[in-house]
Order: sequence, then C-alpha cells, then structure tokens
Amino acid sequence: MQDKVEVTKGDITRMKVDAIVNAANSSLMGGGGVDGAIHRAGGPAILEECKKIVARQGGCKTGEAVITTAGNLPAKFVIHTVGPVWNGGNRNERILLANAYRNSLQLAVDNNCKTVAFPAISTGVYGFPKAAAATIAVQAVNEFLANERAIDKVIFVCFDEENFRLIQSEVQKISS
Ligand code: AR6
Repeated sequence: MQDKVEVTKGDITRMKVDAIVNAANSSLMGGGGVDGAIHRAGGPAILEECKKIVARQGGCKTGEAVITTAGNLPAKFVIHTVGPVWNGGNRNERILLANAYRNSLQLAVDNNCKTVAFPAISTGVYGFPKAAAATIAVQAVNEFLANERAIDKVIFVCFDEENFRLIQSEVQKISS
C-alpha cells in the first residue's frame, strides 16, 4: 500500500490527478483556505454544481463527501468533504476526520478515479492539531488502500512545512 502513497509540498489546485479533495464546509458554498483556492482557480462551474447538490440534498454533513466537476483545473473532479471542527477532542473529531478521508476515497472509486490528491483536512481554520490529524489521515488512507485496489495513487499535498514533515513521517512509519 505504502508505494501508492506520496507526500508533496505545494498547491493542490495545480495537481493533474483524477480527483483533488476539497476541505469544504457543510454549506458547500465556498470559503477561505484551500476551499477558496479551489473555487477561484476552478471557476464558477464548481459552485454551480455545488448549488445543485445543495438543492438536492441540502449540503454535506461532517465526515461525508460529494463530487463535482473540477471546472478549469487540471484535475477531472473535485471531491468536497467536510472535516470536523476541533472542539477539544471529545466530540468525535477523530472518527469524523477518518470518515472524511474514507468517504472521499470511496466516492473516488465510485467515479473511476485512480489518482487522488488530499489537502490536510481540518488543520487550517477548523483547528485540528496537525500531528494528530497526520496520524489519522495516513492511517485512514492506508487502511482504505489495503481493502480497495482500484486506487493507484494517493498524494498528500501539503501547503505548509509542518504538515509536510508530519505527514511524511507518518508515511515513513507505514513503509517500515
Ligand atoms: N493547496 C493545498 N493545501 C492548502 C491550500 C492549497 N492551495 N491552501 C490551504 N491549504 P483550511 P479546514 C492547507 O483552512 O481546516 C474554509 O473556509 C492549509 O494550510 O483550508 O478543513 C472552508 O470553507 C491547511 O493545512 O481547511 C471551511 O469553512 C489545510 O489546507 C473551512 O475553511 C486545510 O486548511 C475548513 O477548514
């Protein structure tokens, strides 16, 4: 599995993969951070599809995921997932974060995506401690890949040095 997991530093909007994952919020109406960057770079087609999803199912719950076009981005799809807001750790945050990774990957499989790029979900505005988030993210992805062979590559795209270091160290653990 570990040979299917990569860590890189940079801007997820530039990734030429089947699907990039967006750290969205339940409204699916855009926001700051990576969400803002994806909508800005991808153009209005993404928000248009998000609005249709909202009309159909009323947004996206924490830990769940939805898929749209990637608009002008080099990726084919954007998978919007909602990570938990960190509230001290006793509000099911860890499970919900793992669910966000798992449900995003399942949606990727359901849409024939073989290469998927993730940002460090919940580690920005939502305040999830980065070290704990890195452990959960790599574990959830690794477990998923152990049971599902349809995914060829998962890339963690880290915007900051701290996440890059933490996630790389977690990936090294599963490789040793
Ligand atoms: N590429 C990759 N990673 C990025 C990029 C980028 N272009 N820009 C930021 N990051 P955040 P959250 C990293 O706050 O904590 C939004 O307003 C960033 O360094 O984007 O899940 C949504 O609408 C951080 O490590 O997402 C929600 O309301 C990581 O992406 C809320 O923020 C996640 O930070 C979601 O909060």
